[in-house]
Amino acid sequence: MGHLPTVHYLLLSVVFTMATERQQYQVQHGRCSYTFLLPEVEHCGTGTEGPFKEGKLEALENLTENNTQWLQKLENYIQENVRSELEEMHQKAIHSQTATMLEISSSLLSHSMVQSQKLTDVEMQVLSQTRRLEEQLQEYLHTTSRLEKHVLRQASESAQLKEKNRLLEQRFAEMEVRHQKELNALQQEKRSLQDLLEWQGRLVSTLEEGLVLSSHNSTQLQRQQADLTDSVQQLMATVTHCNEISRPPKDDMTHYRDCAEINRAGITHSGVYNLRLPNMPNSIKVFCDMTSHGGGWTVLQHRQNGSLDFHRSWTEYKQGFGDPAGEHWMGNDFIHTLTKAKDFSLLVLLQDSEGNKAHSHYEHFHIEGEEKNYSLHAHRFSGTAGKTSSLTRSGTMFSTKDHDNDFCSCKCAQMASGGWWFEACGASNLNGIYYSGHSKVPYNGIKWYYWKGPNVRVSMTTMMVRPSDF
Ligand SMILES: [Ca+2]
Repeated sequence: MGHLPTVHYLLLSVVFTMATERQQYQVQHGRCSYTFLLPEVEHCGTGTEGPFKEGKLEALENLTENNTQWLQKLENYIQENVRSELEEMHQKAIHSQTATMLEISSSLLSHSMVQSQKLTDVEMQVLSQTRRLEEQLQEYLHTTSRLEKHVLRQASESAQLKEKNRLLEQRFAEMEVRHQKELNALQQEKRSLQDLLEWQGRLVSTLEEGLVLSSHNSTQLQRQQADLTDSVQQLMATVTHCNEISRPPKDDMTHYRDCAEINRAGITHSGVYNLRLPNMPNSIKVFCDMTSHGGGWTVLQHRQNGSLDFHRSWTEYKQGFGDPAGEHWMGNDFIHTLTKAKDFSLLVLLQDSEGNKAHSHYEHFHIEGEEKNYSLHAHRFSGTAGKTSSLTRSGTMFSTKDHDNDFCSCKCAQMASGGWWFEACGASNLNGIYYSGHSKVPYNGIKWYYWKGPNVRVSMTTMMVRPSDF
């Protein structure tokens, strides 16, 4: 449609040329020029106007019509040519645009491939990263599982430790209670010791005063005491001699190992007999009590009148002293050898100054050898001399004035006198000083505390043993 103004312009040019150049017409279109030749018209004179004019007019009309036809043909031609050119231009434009589009498409395609490659790379990286993350996740899960098990085990161990701790605390509390009781007992013993020390202080003062008063007649008393001792020894010798005369021949007796065997042999009267113990070279004289508590008792210790001094050395207590027929100590070596041979029971007989009697019995009794300081072992207590045993606990060692084996920072054997199984210093001492008369018994007197307390005056003591199965 943009070509129509150009066609009109061409028509006007054709008309103008026709007026001036009657014989030929030339049309220029781009690089092409078109020439049209027209038929010539005969001369028409002006003096013959009438019919001549009419003919001329017709000729003009025909000519005009002819020209119009030519113009129409020309227009058609032009339109055809222009159309083909337009179509050609259109095709060219289409081709050009298509090429451009193809080029753009190619460029886009290559760009797309590059982008696709990049996307593929990124995808690979993402996949690789994802795999790594999954592996890490698996490791984390595995580690978490291990940690959970570890935590459970720790919790179980913690519970066990708590239980142990609770038991330990319970034991600790029990120990604390026990220690508190022991502490209270020790404090009580400490108080009684303090009382004792005060009492001893007073006693020392009294003794010092008494010493001055008694110094005048002491010589006379000593002389009388020596006379009495001689008389007693003579009497004892006479009694022993009588016993030996009334006894069967010596050779028949020496094979007995204790008084129970003599009793089983049918000899039922009490007296001094010979025993021969294993591993002891010589026979030894002992007193056999065949009447008390079923008889068959071998006497280890006896006090009856205070005629014998019991405040003696370690060696004397080891070997024994006194006369078996009277006051005596059989000796720690003898007691050990006798009581280690078989199971023995111990019987302690007591009598106070008013004639009251009592006894304490231990089903099992023995003492260890000198290497263990003749430690005491006495169990299963019974009897009438107190509801509690006055003997110290088992394992207590023997002490004398020259051998301090007690559990006291003091020396019990020196304070309480005699040789005994002193603890600190304990509730008994049958080897203390024998007091007579009616005055109060001092701390160093004969003592069996749980019979009648500290003040009872003991006038007779006997310690004797017999096989438990007698
Ligand atoms: Ca001591």
